[in-house]
Amino acid sequence: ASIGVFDSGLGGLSVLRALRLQLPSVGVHYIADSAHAPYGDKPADQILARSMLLCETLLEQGAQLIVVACNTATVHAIEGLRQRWPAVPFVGTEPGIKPAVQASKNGRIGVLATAATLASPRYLALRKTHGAQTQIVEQACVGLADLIEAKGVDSPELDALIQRYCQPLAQAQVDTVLLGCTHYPLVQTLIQAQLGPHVQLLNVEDAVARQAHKLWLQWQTQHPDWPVNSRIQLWSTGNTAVLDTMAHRVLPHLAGGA
Ligand code: DGN
Repeated sequence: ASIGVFDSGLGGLSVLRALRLQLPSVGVHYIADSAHAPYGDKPADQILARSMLLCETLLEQGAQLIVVACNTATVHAIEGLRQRWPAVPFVGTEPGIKPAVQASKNGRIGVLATAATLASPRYLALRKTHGAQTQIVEQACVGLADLIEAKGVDSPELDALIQRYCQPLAQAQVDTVLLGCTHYPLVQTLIQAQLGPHVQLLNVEDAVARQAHKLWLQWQTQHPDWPVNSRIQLWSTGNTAVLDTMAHRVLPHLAGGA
């Protein structure tokens, strides 16, 4: 048995890092759907179809719990996945509007996410429920996840794009910024440098990992005799070398390879 994790590409490695800290001895199968990235500008039905296929593979490989390590896939596909596999626990990655609203002192928060996330009914509902009293400045970071996929986490283009997307948030004087895409924690220091040290950045990986931990313990209580492997296995539908390089950067102590 293992935990299955997928993302449109490399971003889910930030979730894998948090998961590893919480559950160091549980094996993880990770799929980066890099051949079909980015999800951020795809229609909802295509995101659901890709997510279904990836989950089928993860389940065939023995995953007993699946972490959707992508905000875009979570907001568009997690309900469909739960309907298709009602017995499988799924953990989603959702922009944490509620904690961001609670963390803000001046009532102004920024959200960086893909266009598909910001346009999804699920995100709009979260904003309505938790953000009605707060000024929320949203910035769709078109091309940012793709650039990280293509050029890694240090390129001059990356600095320019991050500067462009941070500017409206700085102008609006937000004091809290939500990283609503799992690719963005990979460039968190660059975002922080643009916004300045007085702005707090929030991401949701730790909460996702805590939830996965809780559901995993429940599963184990129900299946005490199942063998659990501890390997990390990384697969990519695209360029495996890119995934391997980023994985060693994000998780230097990583066991196993791509
Ligand atoms: N990493 C994904 C997310 O959290 O939304 C999507 C990135 C993308 O495909 N553009």
